[in-house]
Amino acid sequence: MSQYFSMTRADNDLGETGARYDNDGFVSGVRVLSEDQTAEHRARLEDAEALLGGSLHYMDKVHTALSSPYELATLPAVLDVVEALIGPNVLLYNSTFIIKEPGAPAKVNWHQDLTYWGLADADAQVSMWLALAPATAESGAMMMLPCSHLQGAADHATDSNDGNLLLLGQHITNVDSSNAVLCSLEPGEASFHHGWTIHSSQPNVSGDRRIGLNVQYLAPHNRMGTNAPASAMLVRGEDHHNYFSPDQPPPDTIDHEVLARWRDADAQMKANFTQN
Ligand SMILES: O=C(O)CCC(=O)C(=O)O
Repeated sequence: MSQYFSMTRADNDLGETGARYDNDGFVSGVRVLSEDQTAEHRARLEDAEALLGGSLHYMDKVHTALSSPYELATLPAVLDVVEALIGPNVLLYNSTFIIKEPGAPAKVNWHQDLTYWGLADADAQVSMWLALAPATAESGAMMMLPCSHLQGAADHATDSNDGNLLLLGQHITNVDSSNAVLCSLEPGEASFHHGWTIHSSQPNVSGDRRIGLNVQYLAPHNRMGTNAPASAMLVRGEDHHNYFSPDQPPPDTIDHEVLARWRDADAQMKANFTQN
């Protein structure tokens, strides 16, 4: 762990969460929203899908266009945990709905996020996954390999064509998953994982959609390890580095201009995720 990381950890009162995260590479089952509030956000997502004419699965930077994911990604209860994990200054980098429809073959093979994010500092980042529908063994909740974040990068192959949702079909070829932990989440609960933590998920064989909002946060001293353009939004504390161009919060109404800007932002993120 970087010196910065452990210094900030000692100072906050979410120390137990931080200690578990340091040790295991993830924490799960953190309630950040009531079930009623979660149902309201699910309805807002499904209204947006109806308005925009299809699933919003895997569209990047969704918080720059739609108010519901922006509100979810900036919930004080979420940012308190993020602050405990990466320090007092927090950039909101990306947000994506990851939706598995009932009965679809979609799954996520064992992988590590940092192998395709292109970031310079492995510890100055964290991912949140917030359940808007039950995430269970049947619906394809994420599974994590405890302590795998301490081993650095594993070898990944690409081009698996077995329903793997990852853009390049990346997967770790040789995984001992005997101690994998299933991160079941009730609606309104979240998990937080480190970018080196090895994780995966199985297809949804339940009768409901499995809906997660996946959000990436960075400390502002992190930066792209490449020259790729990148943007982010300061959501807590201060940014004295300005390595990322500023993303704007979503406007009150969505129009063609907003949609065009969102499409460009989505394309840029996907380019960054596939070139690194
Ligand atoms: O939603 C899933 O099943 C996988 C999500 C994932 O790989 C991630 O959050 O990094």
